[in-house]
Amino acid sequence: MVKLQRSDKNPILSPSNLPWENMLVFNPGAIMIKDKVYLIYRARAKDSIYSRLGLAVSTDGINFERFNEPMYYGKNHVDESLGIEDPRVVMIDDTVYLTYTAVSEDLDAEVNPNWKEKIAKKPRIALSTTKDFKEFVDYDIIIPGLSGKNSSLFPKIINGEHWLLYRAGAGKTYFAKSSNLTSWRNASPVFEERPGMWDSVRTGIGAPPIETSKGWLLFYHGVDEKNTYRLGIMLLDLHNPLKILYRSPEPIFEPETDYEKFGYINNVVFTCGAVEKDGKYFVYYGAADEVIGVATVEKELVLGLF
Ligand code: BMA
Repeated sequence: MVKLQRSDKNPILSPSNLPWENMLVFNPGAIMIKDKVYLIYRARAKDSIYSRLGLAVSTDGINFERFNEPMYYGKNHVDESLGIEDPRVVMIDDTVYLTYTAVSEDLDAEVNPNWKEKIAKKPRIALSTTKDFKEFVDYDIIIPGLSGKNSSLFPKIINGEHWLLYRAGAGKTYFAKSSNLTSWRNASPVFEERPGMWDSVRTGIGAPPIETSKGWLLFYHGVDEKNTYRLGIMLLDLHNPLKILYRSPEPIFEPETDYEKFGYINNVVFTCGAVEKDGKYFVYYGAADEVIGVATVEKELVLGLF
């Protein structure tokens, strides 16, 4: 069985004393630029339900330098009135494309008293681009009318079009194409939960698709009846990503350590980003929605599965 190996330096990022990230840091997107790993992570202040995005940079993929201010606050915008969450980043040419969940209050939904946050949230899929992590071009909500999350572009333009994966509601993950990043065509379902298995209740992408000789590699998450979040692998056909060539029968990573089992939300490992470095995949993940860890696996071991 292929399994991810957690770093013994974990958690590699925890909440700091900075007021905007003094409660939770988790679910980072990740990208390699000129031998450095950039993490764009979700951060929350104490007693606030708004998430903002922070930036951290590393040369070894383990020790990260952070900044005093959030990288991106999102906009003072009705669709982001409750913050921005779960960033996924890809780089095409010199531009970083950041898809994230824009969150506003869902006034039509009922508040479940068992929810940790006593507010109904409406998630939507939003996009911004940047070349320097300072100035952003905002595309806002890219699929109007859709309540959804867990989205990422593919890391290249294919036949003049961007490719996108996203989850609609709490259900299926879809694939769609666009030449302008705002109108998406041929939306088609790719995957969903598998009753009776480790990903029986909910699924969604984790890291953006990684191009390999065998297909598009996806680290994805699955949730079971006990609300345990685990990670698995999927391989999508390079030319037709609706075709699933492989899907993990067993998880490749699951909550085992205290910082994964106990936190803001217990029993969660949740990735939004992975990079290829030194012949390995470095998978960055939020642990118990509170801290950030990294776990690695040899690339050849993964590709040997297919
Ligand atoms: C999902 C997302 C993630 C979160 C996870 C576990 O629905 O909202 O941001 O890490 O739940 O709580």
